[in-house]
Parts: sequence; C-alpha cells; structure tokens
Amino acid sequence: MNIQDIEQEKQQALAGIAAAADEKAVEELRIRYLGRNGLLQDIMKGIKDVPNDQKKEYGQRANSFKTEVLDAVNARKETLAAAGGQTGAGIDLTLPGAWPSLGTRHPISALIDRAVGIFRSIGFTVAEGPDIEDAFHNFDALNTPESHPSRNPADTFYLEDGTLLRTHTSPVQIRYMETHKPPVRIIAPGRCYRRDTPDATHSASFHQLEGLYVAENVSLAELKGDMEFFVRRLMGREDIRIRLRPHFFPFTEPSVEVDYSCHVCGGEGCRVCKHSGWIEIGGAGMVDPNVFKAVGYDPEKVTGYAFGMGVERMAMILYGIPDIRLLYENDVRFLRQFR
Ligand code: FA5
Repeated sequence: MNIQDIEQEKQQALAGIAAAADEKAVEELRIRYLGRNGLLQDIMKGIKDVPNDQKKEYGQRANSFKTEVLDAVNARKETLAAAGGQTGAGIDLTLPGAWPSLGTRHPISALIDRAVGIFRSIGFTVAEGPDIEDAFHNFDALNTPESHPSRNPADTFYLEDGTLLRTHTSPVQIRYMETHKPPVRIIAPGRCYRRDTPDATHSASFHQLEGLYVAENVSLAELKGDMEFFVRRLMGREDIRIRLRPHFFPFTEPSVEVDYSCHVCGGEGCRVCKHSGWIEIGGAGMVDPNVFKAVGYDPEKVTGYAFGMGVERMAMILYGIPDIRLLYENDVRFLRQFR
C-alpha cells in the first residue's frame, strides 16, 4: 500500500463510520479498520516495502489513520448513545414532526399591546412612569385631599421612606404634563398596587391603561367618541354604543364611569353583561383645573379628558375569565389557551 492509498482508505473509513446507523455497525467498522486482522495491521506490515526516504511520511500517515479512525469511532458511538440509538438513518421523514413547545405572551401583555395599538392608530403615544411614586404625583397633584380614604395606609402600600406603590396610573398624567407642553395625547399602561383583599375580581397588584388628551377645546363628546372607537375596535363590533354615568374622581370634573353596550348580546341582556345590556370599561372625566394648575398649565387656555381602565377586568370580559387570580397563577394549561 502506498501513501495515497492510506489517505483514500482513511477518508472512506471516516465516511463509513459517520454514517453508521447503530452501535453494532460502528463496532463492525472498528474491527474492519483497527482490529487484530484489520486494515491498520496491513498498513503497518506494508512499511517494510516502502523506500527508505518515504518511511517517515508513511509512518506518520499510518499513525494519523489510527488516531482519526479511532476518534471517529468513539465520537459516533457517543452520538448514537446520546440519541438513544436513533439516528437519521431509519427515520421516516414522512411522519409529522414533533414541535418544540414555545412560550406565549401573557394574555395581559397581549391585551395591553392590542389596546395600545388601537390608541396609537388615533394619534396617542405611549408614556410611562415609575411604580414607586411619591404622594405628590399619586395624590396631591391629582387634587386628592389629605383626608381622602385612598391615602389611608390600609388602602395604599407605603414604603419606609414615605414613598408609595402607585395606586393608579394617573400619576403618569402629572409626570408627562410636567415635562411636556400641550397639546398632549398619551396612553400609559402600567402596574398598580392597592391593599385590596384578593377575590375573584380584586388583586393587590393589577394593571391599568391611562389615557390623557389635553389641547384647546377638548370636550366630553370627544372622550365619548374616542371610547366608542376604542371599544368597537377591541371587541370587533361596529354597533357598540357608549354610555357615560355620573361619578366622582378628585382629579376630574365632571367625572364619569364609562359603559359600553354588551359585545355579546348587543345590549339585549345576557350572562356576560349580567342581563343589564351594559359593561363598565373604566373611569374618566374632564381634567380638573386644579390638576392643570399643579403642572403649570393654564386652565383658561386648555381643556382635556382623562380615563383609566382596568386591564385585568377587560381581559376577564373579553376572554370570559371567571376569576382574576387565574391570570397570576401561571398554570400553563390556562395560559396555553391564549396562543
Ligand atoms: C382610578 O384608578 C382612576 N385613576 C381612573 C381614572 C383615570 C378616572 C383618569 C378618571 C380619569 P378606579 O379606582 O375606579 O379609578 O380604578 C379603575 C379601574 O381599575 C377599575 O375600574 C378596575 O377595573 C381596576 N381596578 C381597581 N382596583 C382593582 C383591583 N384591586 N384589582 C383589579 N382591578 C382593579
């Protein structure tokens, strides 16, 4: 055998080993090439017939044949063992594949994205604020008197340094107006915290979607129109109507609660709307002049509307989720339904 033959045999051996379908086939190849009567022995015996000036190179080639073939045998055996004896050879390519299980977006994140997308399409931009707030932004600047029950430590989580976990996303209104001149048109999704006792519709941590539109001559009619546009898009029903019910918030005057005609029954009355024909979507109103004063806006020049919606409550209505706690338990059987 000459030097080229060794090289050729080696390539053939390596290819054969790499394609061996199971451990038995690898072992047969090992014996054929490296065994006591294998090809390596023939190569070694052949060295005596090689001219002296080629002996060195021949010896090196023989050595590399031995080490490379042995490495290939070991590597193939390991691969086959790791694959549990299965390899590409013998696989039925016509069988359906096994999909790796992928994660999904949490329904709350997905709903926030959807809602934000709808408001973006009518000119709103996204604003954010900190979860840890001070009393000025969470209460004072929002015209909330010292005596207001929401300031009570039984309702609000206070931190040792006097800051607090924001109880709503309305402080984002203040932070944004402090740093931007009117006109302002923002949507602010975020987490809120309250010392509410957890039950089917309350959680100590939940999400709100805040909206604020400030410019010259903004009216309650615009609030109604924009709410109508939003709910129609979100629920995918063009016949949805909006109803405003008088309410009270310290930071809006007048204040309202926003209801929409049920997306399931169209207002006839069904289980989803508790047979009233209407579903509440959030609180809203015209920005109180005191709020404008707190951020340095002139209430004689601008007006604005603001709203705040509970995202979990919206998700519960939209997806028919009976208990808010299902949204936090992270049971994959529940979450998989929102793929
Ligand atoms: C507010 O928080 C006002 N900041 C909303 C607002 C903004 C009014 C701008 C006017 C102008 P309220 O306390 O009603 O309002 O909360 C708004 C929504 O948050 C509720 O309708 C409800 O959907 C949701 N929410 C409140 N508390 C909880 C809770 N513990 N768990 C889950 N969702 C809650």
